[in-house]
Amino acid sequence: MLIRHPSGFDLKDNDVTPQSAYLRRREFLAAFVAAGGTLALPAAAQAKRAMPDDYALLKAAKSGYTVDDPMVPWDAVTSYNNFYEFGTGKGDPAKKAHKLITKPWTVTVEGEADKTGTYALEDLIDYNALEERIYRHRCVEAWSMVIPWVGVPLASVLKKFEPNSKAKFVQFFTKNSRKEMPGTFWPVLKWPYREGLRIDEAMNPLPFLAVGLYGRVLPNQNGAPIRLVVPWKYGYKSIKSIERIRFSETMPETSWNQSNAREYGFYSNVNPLVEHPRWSQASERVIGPQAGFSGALARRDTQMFNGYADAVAGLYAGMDLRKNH
Ligand SMILES: Nc1nc2c(c(=O)[nH]1)N[C@H]1C(S)=C(S)[C@@H](COP(=O)(O)O)O[C@H]1N2
Ligand SMILES: [Mo]
Repeated sequence: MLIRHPSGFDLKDNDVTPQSAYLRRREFLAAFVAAGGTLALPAAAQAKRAMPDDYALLKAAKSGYTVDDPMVPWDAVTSYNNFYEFGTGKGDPAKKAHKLITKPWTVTVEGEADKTGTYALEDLIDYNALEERIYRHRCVEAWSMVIPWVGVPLASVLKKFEPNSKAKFVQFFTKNSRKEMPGTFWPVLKWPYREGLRIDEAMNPLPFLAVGLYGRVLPNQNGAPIRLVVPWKYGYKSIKSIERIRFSETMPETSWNQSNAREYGFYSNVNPLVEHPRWSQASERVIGPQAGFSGALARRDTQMFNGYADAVAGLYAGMDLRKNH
């Protein structure tokens, strides 16, 4: 985010998976799963599917979490990314993230909790209890996308570790591998990438651990095999490819705050009233099918807490949100 994004990006409109095709597929899948089917699709259904076949299908229940706007097309959400471990360009992650080894994957849990240790991903995530949540993602660079994630609530996983009464914060770390992540050769950020939440923020029902996107296993550039999604905060809080979780009594370090504390505070709640020195936060470019990709993008006014105020404003009662930005 220290580097400006190029103006627009050059996907052609016909590269885009129409949302209607995804919706039809979703209805089909929901009916199929409800009928007790396994996810080996009959050939006829496969032929009709508009989504790419490269990523395994996941079984996920619909949830009430949705957004009243069109979803970003698959092609955009998987090719216009921020994942600085693979370079600072928006197209770098899609080109380079295949180098990331995501199997086997473990998550190490440390600090103020009773059940610390190293866990296999399959022991942390119940793949039979996945749900889909459609969240608006708001990047501090003043663009947004509506994204259908598949995963589980963060709180449901954190509770398994039995955090103790000293656990006031929780910190997350991305995998750190020079060999797999060519962008970490440069000290653009403090590696491993790290992020944090206050424990009550983390235990709120909204934060989500995603293992999938559009009903399929997460592509590496989107943070495979497991990434955080915190919809009322700027995108950089939604840390990808998580390998370590640490409960602490004091406020933990975050990579962006360490790189530029004036621009990136610990809380990083989406707030149209608090200006960023380089991007006005009052409005945002919407990356979605309604605008196409080659031409001008739609704009919308940015909402307080990215539209999630009803669910989270209470977490900050009495706090000066300008000071605690
Ligand atoms: N490890 C890691 N996580 C990260 C980032 C990163 O550079 N490294 N970028 C963040 C930013 S700025 C954004 S906007 C989102 C982008 O997620 P997406 O590419 O899946 O849309 O990932 C966030 N998580
Ligand atoms: Mo971002």
